[in-house]
Amino acid sequence: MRKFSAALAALSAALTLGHAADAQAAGAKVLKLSNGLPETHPAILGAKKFGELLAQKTNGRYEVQVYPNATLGDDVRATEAVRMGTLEMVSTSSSPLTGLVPELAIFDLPFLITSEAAADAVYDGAVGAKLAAALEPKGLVLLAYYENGFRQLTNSVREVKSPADMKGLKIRTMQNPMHLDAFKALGANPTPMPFSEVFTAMQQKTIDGQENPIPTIYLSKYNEVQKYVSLTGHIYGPHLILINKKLFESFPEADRKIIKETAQESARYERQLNRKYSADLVAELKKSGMVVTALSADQKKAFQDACAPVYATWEPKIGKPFVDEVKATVAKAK
Ligand code: TK8
Repeated sequence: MRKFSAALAALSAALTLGHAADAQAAGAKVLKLSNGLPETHPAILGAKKFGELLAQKTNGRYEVQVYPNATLGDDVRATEAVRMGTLEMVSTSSSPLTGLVPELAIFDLPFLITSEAAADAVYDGAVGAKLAAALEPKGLVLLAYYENGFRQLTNSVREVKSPADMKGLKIRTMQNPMHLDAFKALGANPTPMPFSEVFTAMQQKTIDGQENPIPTIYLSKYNEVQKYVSLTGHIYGPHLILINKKLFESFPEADRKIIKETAQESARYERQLNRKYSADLVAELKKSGMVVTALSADQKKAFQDACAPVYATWEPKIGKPFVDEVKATVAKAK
């Protein structure tokens, strides 16, 4: 009996050792990545694509685990966790991070980025590189810009065709002071709130509406709690794919190159998919019973004019030369 249990102990020790050796041979470094959006959203599908490609290219030495629905925290908290090193990666909107890097607020200036081509030129050119450099001293390495897209206004009260129609509407905004200013300038009553609380707040009518790109509106089923969507396109936002800097720099240089290239490859996939969804899902929202209001150029201009005070306040805060550089990039890309 004694012999048997000794043999068993030896066997189990060998097995345990075997497991450890396997894991080591696989060398899988786990990169957990958090985002607030649902599983079906291009942001999540893109992150999963990043994981698949990275596993292929590194023979499984890196494993990306994607956590949708803000299960590891909303943008602010998850980004804080990545900075502290308790989470490896986050895919976050830039807007809640302007306290950290004020220049990121170029993505919050209303009607600044006017087309997908302009967005690509901003993300992938000198402007995008400067923002990435500004994130590094904060302990964050930007691997790629995913697209969140043109933000559109939804609400449950009335059709919005002009700033006057927004009067008194309680609108959730991202946690960003410029958004508060912009929605106040438009006559609304803005309330900042993390993304994961928005659906319930609309369902319980503590807010009348919110603004997000079409894929998010549809895939988060906002049509179940919102009646009207106006295609204001007031902001064109990114999702930043960020990794803890210390961790990233602990990887061999060859791996860092692969990780960055793979993230950018997945960004091209994500942007393409998101653009297709943005175009196609408008019809689905209509089918689901939402009133979709397209705005004429003149109607859009009324929103733009109402936001003029926001520029007066925020351009100097961000730095006029940098804002001008973005404007020039956009003008060239059109
Ligand atoms: C998801 C958010 C979301 C953003 C928002 O984590 O908060 O409204 O548009 O996409 O980043």
